[in-house]
Amino acid sequence: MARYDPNNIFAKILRGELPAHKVYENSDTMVFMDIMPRSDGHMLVIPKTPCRNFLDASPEQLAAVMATAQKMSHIAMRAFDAQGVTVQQFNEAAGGQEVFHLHFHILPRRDGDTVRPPG
Ligand code: D5M
Repeated sequence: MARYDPNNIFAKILRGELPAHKVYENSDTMVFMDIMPRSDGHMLVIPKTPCRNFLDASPEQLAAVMATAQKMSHIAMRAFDAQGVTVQQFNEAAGGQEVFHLHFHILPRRDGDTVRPPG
């Protein structure tokens, strides 16, 4: 597996070098709106520390990101009047990953809707 690239887009967002529509932050994680939303309220949860994806994440990074993902899923249900939430995550190019800093997609869902495929 390739090494973590500190110049990936999400690392630049974390350093404040690129803008993002930030919706939540704590000491370990940040949440911002996906620039290419596949459902209303599509958010991304990332760790603040370097991590390429699920495959090299530490237990501490996973615990922090999953706790924030659960919190944001509850908030998304209320804020976007959703009936459900899809939590999605991709690893390496072959697994559909395009940005190589660990992130979980939070996709608020409504009865009968369809989520557009990534890309
Ligand atoms: O997909 C990466 C996801 O990151 C994809 O849904 C678009 C989103 N993206 C890319 N650039 C930005 C910026 N600058 N802000 C917010 N969202 C962004 P994946 O296949 O999971 O790696």
